[in-house]
Order: sequence, then C-alpha cells, then structure tokens
Amino acid sequence: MKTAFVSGITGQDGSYLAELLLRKGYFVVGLKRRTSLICTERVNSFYNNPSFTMEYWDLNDASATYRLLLKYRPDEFYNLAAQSHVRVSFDVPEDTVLGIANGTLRILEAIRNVHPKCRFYQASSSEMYGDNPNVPEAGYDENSRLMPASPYACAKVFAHNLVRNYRTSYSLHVSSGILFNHESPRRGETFVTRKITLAAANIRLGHQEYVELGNLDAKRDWGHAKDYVEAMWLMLQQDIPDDYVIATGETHSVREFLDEVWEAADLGDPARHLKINKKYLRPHEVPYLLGDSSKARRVLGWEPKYNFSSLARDMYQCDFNSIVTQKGWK
Ligand code: NAP
Ligand code: F7E
Repeated sequence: MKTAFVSGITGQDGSYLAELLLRKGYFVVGLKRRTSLICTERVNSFYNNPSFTMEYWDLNDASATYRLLLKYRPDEFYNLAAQSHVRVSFDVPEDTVLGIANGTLRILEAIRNVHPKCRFYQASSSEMYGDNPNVPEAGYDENSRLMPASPYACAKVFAHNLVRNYRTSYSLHVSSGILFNHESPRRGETFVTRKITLAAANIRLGHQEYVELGNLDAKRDWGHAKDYVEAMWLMLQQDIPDDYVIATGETHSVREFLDEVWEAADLGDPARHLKINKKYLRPHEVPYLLGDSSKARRVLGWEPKYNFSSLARDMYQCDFNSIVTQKGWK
C-alpha cells in the first residue's frame, strides 16, 4: 500500500485529492496546522476511514517535517498548503511569502536529507504569469515568462524555481503543476466564483439582496478542482519528473461567470443585485489568464470533464441545496 502526505488537507484541493488517493488504495496522511476552531468540514467524509490519518504540521515547522518523514517514509508528498488568497497576500505579505517560499524549501531539504525516494508535488500557480502583456494566442505554457503581480505570486515563483533547482541539482523526483484557477462547491467563500454562487443561492431564497464585487473585467481560465487533482496524481506517476500547465484552454470574465450563475438561478438581470465595492480591487491586478495545457494532455493523458458552464451550475446548485437542507429554508 502506498503512503501519501497531503499538506493543506483542510483546503479545497487537499480534500478532493485525499478522496482520490483513498479510492486508489493509498494510506493518506493529512497534514493540518493547528487552528483555534477545528475546521475539518472538508475532510469529514473520510476522517474515519482507516486508511486516513491526520497529523499536526505547519509550513513554518521544519522539525515536524523531518519527524513525520521519518515516521511514515511516504512514497509521495503533495504540498498544497499555502495562504492562497491573492488579495489577502497584500495584507499579510510576510506570512504568505514565508509559508510558501521557506515552507517549500524546508520540505525539499527534509526530503533530500532523510527520504530522497519520496516523490514531491508542488502547487504552482497561473498567478506566476501575472500581468505579462505578451500572452501567447494559445495561452501560457510551461516556458512562458513569469511576471508575478502579488506577494503570493512572487512566493510561488520562488518555490517553483526551487523545485526545478532541486530536481536538477539532486535528481529528486519533484514536479510542479502550474494550475490555473480551479473551483468547486468546496471553494473558499471569499474567492470570486464561490462568492457569486453563494450570493445567487441566498438571493434566490430571499436571504440576501445584492452581492458586492470588485473588478468584473478580469478574465480567468476556470476549471473544476475534481479534474485538477487527477492531474496532480498523474504527475507523480510519471517515470520522469517535470512541470505541467493544467488549464481548460478557455477564458471568461468575472462578469460572464456572474451572468452564467444568474441564468442558472433564474434571477434576471444581475445588475439589479450588484454593487461594485472598491475594497475588492487589488493594488496590482492580473487582468487576463489563459492556459495551454497541451503538454499535460499529451504526456499525462489528462482531460478535464467539466466546462465553464457545468462548473458554474454545479457550484450554484450545491450552494442552493446545502442552504436549503442545512438551514431548512424553503
Ligand atoms: P485553500 O482552500 O486555501 O487551502 C489551503 C490549505 O493550506 C488549507 O488547508 C490551509 O489550512 C493550509 N495552510 C495555510 N497556511 C498553512 C500553514 N502555514 N501551514 C500548514 N497549512 C497551511 O487552497 P486550495 O484552493 O485548495 O489550493 C491548494 C494549493 O494550490 C495552494 O497552495 C494554492 O496556492 C495552490 N493553487 C490553487 C489554485 C486554485 O485555483 N485553487 C490554483 C493554483 C494553485 P487552514 O484550513 O487551516 O486555513
Ligand atoms: O479572483 C476578481 C479579482 O480571488 C479572481 C487562488 O486560488 O487562483 C486564485 O486566485 C478575479 C480577480 O482568485 C472580486 O480581482 C472581482 O481578478 O477568485 P479570486 P485569484 O486571485 O485568481 C489562482 C490561480 C491561485 O493560485 C490562487 O491561490 O476576480 N474579483 N471581484 C474578485 N475577487 C475576489 N476574491 N472577490 C471579489 O469580490
């Protein structure tokens, strides 16, 4: 039985990845930082699975990384932990950057020193392309120029380069997935897609009047997290470690996402329920992201199952259903 570490287990991707690995017969060790509230909502479905266990761990704690690597000697380590909110990274830059940059360095050093056979996945991000004015027509690929536009993205670039450096210097099996935005009903509630689907469900049920948003013109290549965790796993099954862009190849504005959800909710004109609030604007915006994942499709055989419309509708429907069932509304 293979053993996998998943850091960021309480996050969107950590929970979907753990479910995938458990289905594949892995023993999964979820790495969780200590929080004042238990915050295990996303892992409840498999928390009592005998092939799952949780350990306290933090990106900022090298000793815990060494101790746990020696205790379990995992076959694979998926590093998904991060302060992952781009806007928030302008408010807490040190925390964001130290966690992502030093945290990744700590894990790579620990793997190199005590368990070099462990395969490693790094959660790199399309935010690393930033506000590059020269977007290739087919979208950014693995060789496109990185021009990060936030503390979060700068730290991800550092970690991304470090992974490549450790792969070359020490022949470790370490790979980065450059994942474009991926969403789901488990997406954090302050990311724009989830904010929109939750608001639509609450407005539909008469519990909210409007939604406040920032820049509606930003464009993103949005996929479904369930599809994207498959790609993470595929990367670590390859004989040769490498970096891969994971994206749908379609880009849509925030406004288009809003329109799609409002249509699914049958709410009429979104303008009737919309307020623009400057507090959601960023000091430095990434206006346009489109990914070219042809390498992943060719080498890994990866294909997304969800498209823009099915993603938006799945998220809206789940929010609607969970509000109705949890709170007994309607
Ligand atoms: P998420 O929902 O925000 O989850 C982040 C996870 O990291 C949470 O479990 C969080 O714990 C944990 N964490 C934060 N700081 C930590 C620390 N100091 N020590 C240990 N754990 C810590 O993020 P996600 O959407 O699942 O994304 C997973 C990874 O992929 C992140 O690294 C993100 O930057 C990257 N990424 C995401 C996307 C995307 O579109 N979703 C795209 C590209 C890359 P708490 O629950 O305690 O907060
Ligand atoms: O913003 C605009 C905002 O916060 C998307 C993270 O997972 O994906 C995510 O980062 C766009 C931006 O995601 C609001 O200005 C408008 O242009 O949902 P977001 P993100 O910044 O793209 C990347 C790939 C990651 O790696 C990150 O970890 O939407 N926007 N109005 C808004 N955004 C938010 N959050 N809230 C608004 O009200």
